[in-house]
Amino acid sequence: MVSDDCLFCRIVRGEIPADVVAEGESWLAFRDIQPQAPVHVLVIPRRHVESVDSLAPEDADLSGDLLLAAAEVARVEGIAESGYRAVTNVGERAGQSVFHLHVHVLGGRRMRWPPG
Ligand code: DGP
Repeated sequence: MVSDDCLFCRIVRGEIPADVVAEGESWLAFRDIQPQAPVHVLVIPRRHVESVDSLAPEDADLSGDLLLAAAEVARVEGIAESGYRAVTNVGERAGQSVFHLHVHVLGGRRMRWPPG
């Protein structure tokens, strides 16, 4: 399922341009428009899913695809060795602003923990 007015669904459909770095059958990876690190890529499912909280048991394969995709992106972007963060915000209070599930892949600099 895709959503007509969802920003990331529109990127999946090619209606809004994006700097795609990798893609798979079930997912797409493109550069974040407001990068928070030298490498900042978003991995999204092609199908509309609002967040991790909306995943169903039958989405287990898709969930795995997204984490494997994050690791592939890190390798392609050259940050697998130096380390990276793969994070997904769930809900507005956690910082989610686009309600189409996405995994941020961030690297190329030292990451602080815990986040604010
Ligand atoms: P979050 O705050 O976790 O929902 O992350 C949403 C991210 O999406 C945020 O880092 C900025 C990024 N973003 C918002 N609009 C666009 C867009 O039109 N294109 C791209 N490439 N990224 C976008």
